[in-house]
Amino acid sequence: MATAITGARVSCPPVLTQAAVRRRQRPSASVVRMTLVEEKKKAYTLQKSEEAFNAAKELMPGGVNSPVRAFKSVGGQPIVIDSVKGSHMWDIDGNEYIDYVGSWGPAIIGHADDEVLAALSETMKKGTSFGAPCLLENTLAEMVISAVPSIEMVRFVNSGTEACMAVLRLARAYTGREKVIKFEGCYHGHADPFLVKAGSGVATLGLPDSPGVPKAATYETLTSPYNDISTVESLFNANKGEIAAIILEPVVGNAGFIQPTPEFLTALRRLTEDNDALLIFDEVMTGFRLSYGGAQEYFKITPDLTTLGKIIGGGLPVGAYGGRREIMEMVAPAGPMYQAGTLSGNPLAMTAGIHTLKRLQEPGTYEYLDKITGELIQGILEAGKKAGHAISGGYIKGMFGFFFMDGPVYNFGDAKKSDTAKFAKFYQGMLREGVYFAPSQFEAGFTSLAHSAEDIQQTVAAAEKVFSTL
Ligand code: HOZ
Repeated sequence: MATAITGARVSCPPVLTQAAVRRRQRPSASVVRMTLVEEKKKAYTLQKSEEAFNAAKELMPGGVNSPVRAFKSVGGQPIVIDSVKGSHMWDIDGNEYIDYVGSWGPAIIGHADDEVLAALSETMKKGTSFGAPCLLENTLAEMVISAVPSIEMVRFVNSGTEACMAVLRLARAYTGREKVIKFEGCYHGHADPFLVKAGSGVATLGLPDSPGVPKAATYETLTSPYNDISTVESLFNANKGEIAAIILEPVVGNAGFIQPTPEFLTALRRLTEDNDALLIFDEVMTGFRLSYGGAQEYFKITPDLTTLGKIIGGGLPVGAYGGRREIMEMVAPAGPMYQAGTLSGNPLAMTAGIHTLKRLQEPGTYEYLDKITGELIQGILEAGKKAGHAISGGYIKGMFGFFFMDGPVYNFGDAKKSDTAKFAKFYQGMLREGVYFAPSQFEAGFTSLAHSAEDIQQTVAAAEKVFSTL
């Protein structure tokens, strides 16, 4: 190709190898970096996601199979995911994101882990579901029982909702009482008795307690603000001998990230014992995340019953409930309390769970989660404050959250004071910078063993940039 070259260079052309010519024709490394950055920015489009989501809205209510995913509280366009690996995900427009949702918790060792995938392919060769006992159930049950202090026997189900629904029936069956105390902003799945002042999507969408739930189903559900011991005491006093159980998230993840005060869990343990009621920890989010033995190991408070989900299925649908042997032996067919499930204990979910837990047993796991999550939340809070925003937040191991308000946040009433409009703007800015948080102020964030120091640095740098625009 003819190139217009002028001056002395024409009279004295250097002799160049073809490779050198190609190198010379290339722009410098810094120009390449700039160009790529510019192209990436220019190329950021959600056109395919938009088309897919518009089609989905005609096919599924709100275009989704779980409400928070619809981005209603943060506005804009939900991204439609094509693939995930490690700490990253890619949408169908080809945009890449650092992911802090982790499929809402299960992806604690990183998405699509090679060992988990390999184990799944092996298991799959033998079939996907037996509807009959298999050895893998024993293996995962033994792992769960030896890890979680309160669990002497376990029943696997298919989701956290199912686990909470069954554990409530069990608590009622065991105590012969019907009333249950739950906390405002805590979410225990979408079964009727729990849809009272619930967190997660209910809080995100600001829905009143759901239509379709019969009054009778929630009549026995009593509520208290989280971290409020005196209200719980009053409920026990006003309902003497009638309360079957207290159920709670030992660290709230469904109203944003809210920690219990040091005395709260101890007081609940004492009050339940004094009143012959059961203490139930819903560890669907915190199980195997705050420590290998969950929140109960972390806080050294042993409940009577525990629900699990998410991590113990390694990314496949799973749930579990367990507790003291004498209580669990109420469950059919050992006892009379009925609960069943076609796909419960299926070999695929068991396999993914086993291999995920094996990885979590390796030394240094929770120290690593603690380190990176600490750096992340500290970086975000510092960046926000430096840019003049009211912001507060916290973390425990691989779980974190932040609110656009001065803390501390003790309960859902406090959390609701967060500037959700600002959160929505921050959210959209971070998305454009390639960072995917949960699309709601009222959901916790999750890190994984696959998140690198570079991921954290990039996220904090993105936050600094976005905070300066709010
Ligand atoms: N309700 C879950 C989060 N707290 C899952 C939300 C979803 O999958 O969209």
